Amino acid sequence: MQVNKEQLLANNNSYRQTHESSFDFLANTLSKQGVNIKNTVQRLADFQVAIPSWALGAGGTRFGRFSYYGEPSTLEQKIEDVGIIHSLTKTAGAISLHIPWDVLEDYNAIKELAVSNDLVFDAVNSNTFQDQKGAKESYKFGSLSNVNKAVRDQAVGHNIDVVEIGKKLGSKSLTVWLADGSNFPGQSNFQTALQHTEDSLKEIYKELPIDWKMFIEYKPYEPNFYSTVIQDWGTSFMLANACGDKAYTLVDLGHHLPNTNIEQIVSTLMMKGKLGGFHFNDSKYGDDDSTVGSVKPYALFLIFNELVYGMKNNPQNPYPAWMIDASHNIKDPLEDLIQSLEAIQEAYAKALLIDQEMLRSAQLDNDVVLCQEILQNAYRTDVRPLLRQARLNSGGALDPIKAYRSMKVRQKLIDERGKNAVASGL
Ligand SMILES: [Mn+2]
Repeated sequence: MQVNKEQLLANNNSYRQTHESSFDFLANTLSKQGVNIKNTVQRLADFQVAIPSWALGAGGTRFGRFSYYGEPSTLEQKIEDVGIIHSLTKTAGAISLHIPWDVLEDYNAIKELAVSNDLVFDAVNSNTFQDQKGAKESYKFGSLSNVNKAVRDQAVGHNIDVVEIGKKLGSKSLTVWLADGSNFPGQSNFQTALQHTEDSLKEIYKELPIDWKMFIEYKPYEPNFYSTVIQDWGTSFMLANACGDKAYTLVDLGHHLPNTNIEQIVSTLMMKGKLGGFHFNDSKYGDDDSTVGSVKPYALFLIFNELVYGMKNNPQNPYPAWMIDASHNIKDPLEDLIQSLEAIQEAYAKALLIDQEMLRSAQLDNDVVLCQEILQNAYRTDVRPLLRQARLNSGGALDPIKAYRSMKVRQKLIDERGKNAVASGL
């Protein structure tokens, strides 16, 4: 299904007056503080985040999985779901595929469907963390780092196949996340595992088209619980440097130990021109896959402060590839993704409001109190009218969640797909 434009317009009209008065008030207040409203709203409208094809179904834990019905069971249906989110939010103009969870047969039909939903194909993701049916070698003891060369070769070959698929779709980047590591002390030789990983990544890198990027994701634990080969940003950075200019580090918000200063990692990587990709989610304990901004919205704002600073001051860093990386256990994924997109836009808008010149001068004066005031004044501003205006200008919904519910999107999907459709993914 696609969102009915007339219904969307009717929905917007019922909130339009309320929106206009709150927007005028905020625009007036911020203009007096020297904020260029038109420019800020345009930057929000331009900010697009990719949705991964695996986030559209019910996730699960090792204890169970609870369906919420009408899940997309084919790639076509997943593209339609992202199209629905994009129609409402105008912020999700890209989809990120995962091979082999996404099965591609008719490339032209898939590309046409994406175009008709106003979507492009973002990074393609390989999978060497589970065995595929009929595969010759097993990844039980690792993939790119495996002690057995035949397994490493299979994993390298798979990544190259994924690049080939991406080329046909118009993707421009490959994301590599490895589950490789060890569960027990002594199980693995750290140096050999790292060397194998570097050599394997270089093999993949050699096959990367000239205009492509390779993103190397890191994670400190899980599914291996004693060690992970690419455990942190430093290891990823080292490997990216070893591969070459087209290789970058990818930061996933959930892939850090508690209390890690992620904003400082972002800042360091951008200074070195190596922040290539970014995965949004939120967490309380580890890689919880919670809705972006649901637990630590202030941390997200501080991260965006560094991203905004880096995008302005670090021309050596490419524009990062943004993606939401989450798995949904108890919410309707489409509603959750809409909430995540709203949180991302909100943090971005607040970061845009920070008076960078005033902050710099307060830093030079070592005026610690003023530095904090500047950040928190921006953070405490209710920027939602700016987000609504950006969506309105782009033809989206003033209130995407309300529109989604009043249009009964989930019920229509259940009617179309049946109750028991199951999506592939996490
Ligand atoms: Mn990720």
